[in-house]
Amino acid sequence: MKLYDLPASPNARRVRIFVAEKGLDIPMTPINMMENENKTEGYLAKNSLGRMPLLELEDGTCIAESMAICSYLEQLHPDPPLLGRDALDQAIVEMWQRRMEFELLMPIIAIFRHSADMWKGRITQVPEMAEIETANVKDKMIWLEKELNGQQYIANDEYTVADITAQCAFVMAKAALGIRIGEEMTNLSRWWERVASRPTARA
Ligand SMILES: N[C@@H](CCC(=O)N[C@@H](CS)C(=O)NCC(=O)O)C(=O)O
Repeated sequence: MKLYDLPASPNARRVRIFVAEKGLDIPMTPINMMENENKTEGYLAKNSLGRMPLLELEDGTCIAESMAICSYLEQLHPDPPLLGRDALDQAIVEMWQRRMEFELLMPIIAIFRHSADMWKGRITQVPEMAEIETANVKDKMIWLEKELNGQQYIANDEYTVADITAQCAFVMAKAALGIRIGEEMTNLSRWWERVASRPTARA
């Protein structure tokens, strides 16, 4: 097994954290996007969208999409469970994972893509998109602050992939966009301290 990685990418980071939480040792190959290594014929043959992360199996099968990779690894290595323990728990974790992905991670990535110099010439940047999504993300942080009232973790009382996705979204929001969890957001701040202090947080 081999994981094609993009070190600064939030999607690649969530798979790296997932792998670290499972205690797995999967060799990683960093892909240099600025050198267009993800647009080479060889890489496009593995993932025609040219994106990372990507898991390549021994027989050459390639699995793209962070959550597909996580689901595959969860099946092979169920402990500790990061996608839920039973049918109901799995549905709740998926619900929150999708919310964190669609309501936070994707808008945060969109802000970056529509405002960062490194994306100039790679996509058509629309500055208004960055403005609209910044307002959306700030609204969603207020929403999440309320949802976390009395909760240790996002989906239930255990650390799951929903936390991993949210954590990676906030790493990017802070590092690339200067969007921080304000001290007045006490529930979100406590959650952040909890997840950021895990040994796997820097994976
Ligand atoms: N939905 C995919 C998104 C993967 C993705 O967009 N990866 C970005 C980095 S966060 C990438 O490889 N971008 C390179 C490009 O678009 O050229 C997933 O969950 O893995």
